Amino acid sequence: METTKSAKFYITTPIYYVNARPHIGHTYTTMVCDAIARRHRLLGHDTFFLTGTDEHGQKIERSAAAAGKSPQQFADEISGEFRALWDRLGISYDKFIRTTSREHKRGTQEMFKLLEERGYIYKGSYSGQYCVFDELYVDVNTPGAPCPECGRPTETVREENYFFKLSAMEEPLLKLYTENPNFIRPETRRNEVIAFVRGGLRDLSVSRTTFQWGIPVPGDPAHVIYVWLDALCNYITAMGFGSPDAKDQAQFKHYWPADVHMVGKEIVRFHCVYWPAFLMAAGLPLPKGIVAHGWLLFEESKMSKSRGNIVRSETILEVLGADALRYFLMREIVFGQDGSFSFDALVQRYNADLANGLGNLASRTLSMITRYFKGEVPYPSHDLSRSTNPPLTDRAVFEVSLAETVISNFNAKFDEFNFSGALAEVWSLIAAVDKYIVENEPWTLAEKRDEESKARLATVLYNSAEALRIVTALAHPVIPDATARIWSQLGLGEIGKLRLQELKWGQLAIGTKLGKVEAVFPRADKSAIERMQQLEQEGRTQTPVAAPATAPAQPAAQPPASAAPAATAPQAAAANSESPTITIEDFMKIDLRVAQVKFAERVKGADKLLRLEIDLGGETRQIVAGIAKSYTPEQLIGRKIVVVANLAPRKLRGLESKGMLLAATLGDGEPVLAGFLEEVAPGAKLK
Ligand code: ME8
Repeated sequence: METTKSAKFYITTPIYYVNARPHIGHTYTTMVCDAIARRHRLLGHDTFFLTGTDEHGQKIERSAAAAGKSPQQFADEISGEFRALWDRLGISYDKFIRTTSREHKRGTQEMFKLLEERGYIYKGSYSGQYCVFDELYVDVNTPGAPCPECGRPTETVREENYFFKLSAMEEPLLKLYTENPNFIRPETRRNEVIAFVRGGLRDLSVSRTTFQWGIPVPGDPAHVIYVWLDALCNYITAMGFGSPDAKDQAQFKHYWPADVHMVGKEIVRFHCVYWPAFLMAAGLPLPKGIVAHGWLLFEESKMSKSRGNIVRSETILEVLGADALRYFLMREIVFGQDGSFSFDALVQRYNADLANGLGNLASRTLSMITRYFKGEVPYPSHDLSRSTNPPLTDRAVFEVSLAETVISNFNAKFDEFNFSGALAEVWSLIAAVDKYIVENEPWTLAEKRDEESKARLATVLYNSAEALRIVTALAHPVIPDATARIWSQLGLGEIGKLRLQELKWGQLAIGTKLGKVEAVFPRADKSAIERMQQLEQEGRTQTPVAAPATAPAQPAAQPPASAAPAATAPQAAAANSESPTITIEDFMKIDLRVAQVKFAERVKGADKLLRLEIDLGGETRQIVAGIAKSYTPEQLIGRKIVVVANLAPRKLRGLESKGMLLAATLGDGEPVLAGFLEEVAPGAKLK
């Protein structure tokens, strides 16, 4: 990363919409940025880490209405949850920006005025399709046509709007991408953006009049500023752009441009096309780089509120702690690619790498020093080891060939955003030290009384402790809490004082007095998985479901079959008088049919799921439903049920579910299947 040379480093996460509660997808981006920010601080850089919430727009306005709250009250609550969660997870943000704050509103209006003054904004009329879920103008002509991004039906917008001359930015943008190969990373995203811009850019509508929840256009308050222009400005308004205060202006000048805007791959276009176009038009410096990561998948599809397949960070925090989640996300997911989350994989990684790996190395090394050398780092007698035919030459193993290679490889990989590779380097050193300890058997050396054995024991334990120090220093940005504890057990005080660029082999001072030795990662047993699954289930039933951004009739916004029992109760609560109305055409899109259960069985390893084979009137299908706690397979065979037959198929525990059964939900979350008193043939349509 070129930025490591500069004295300042400014990194941002996207600002998260407040229509949904935080889940581990949001946590992923935030934790990655946190680790990068922490590393830059340890490198002595003047670091600024920004995160926050995106609170305006039609989607939020509708969600608030569905929850029976004012948009501000609604935004305050969910924004507060994001912030509280980041605090619980130990996210070291320097500022949490809210787009409903006065400073942001003022700065965004200043940006709008600047664009207008520089001739990039004009008034025109817009007629076309809009996706409220993505807050995106969509290039399709048919009313109700699906959004190419998310598949939800678009809404027709006919308004007099302000337009931004995006078309004028085509050439400057292409020049920017060509001259700065690192402006968009990874390469695949860069290529997609270049192809998109080469395909031609049309002017962009940057105001709306049909709803109120936004920042008024300066001088024309019937219009609110387009939510993406509003949201993107957070990166500059948070630093003081648009403020009359000289201190704020100085801060903006100091930190802007950002070194890294970290985003999920679905919002690359907004950040790599619109944002630099706005900045160029305003005559402001451009960010140095936009880095896009892939999606966290759960049960094989993108974790998202509308799919109902989210995992909450609080669950993992409670059972395994924040470091376990941080380590898992950065080690297991290949950065830039999509990656799956599962509780099984989390616990496996936790046990293998943290409990048995780092945790074990720390406790065995530190306890042996405590026991054999009264808790003081012993003198490493390298030369003795040579003369006594040791199993391994200590100097060669650690000082040159391994520890220092690991340090330099780790640095290179981390700075290329290859976090998984960087951590694998560190864990290769842990594995080597483990092997070294086993082969040298310090416990046997300790039983011998001769001087030579004592000297070797000192060497082996010094080398182990020094390797532990290096591992701890490198891993600190990723697992800050446990490493801070190991650091102080090593007798080294406050880990924040470490300067990473000075880290090298041999700095552990002889005679350093160890602190109190305590285990940092207790082993997790199988009950940890069950506990997390149970907490998730409880969390799902408690989480109020915000209204879908679009009419709720389309399949993508429906809760999946497995979530049916959990999702129905809160949805029913939200669905009373505040539910948005839908047209008969919307309703007709749902293919509701009677089906007969031909076969039912429990899904192995999932105590809530049943696999059903159903007859839909000549067609046999498989669906997977989360009703195993209330119905046995035997109770279901032969029974008539109602299913949504045209729901997009999805996989649950590797099994394809083609449809969703309907059930009412009792107060305690128990599902009750919909059915008929009269005889109805399988396949009959409900309307
Ligand atoms: O898009 N996997 O907000 P948002 C990985 N407000 N990352 C995920 C994820 C998943 N399953 N789900 C969410 C918005 N994320 C706008 C941004 S910025 C000026 C405005 C993360 O609440 C990821 O970083 O939909 C993604 O880009 C972001 O949350 C989307 O958050």
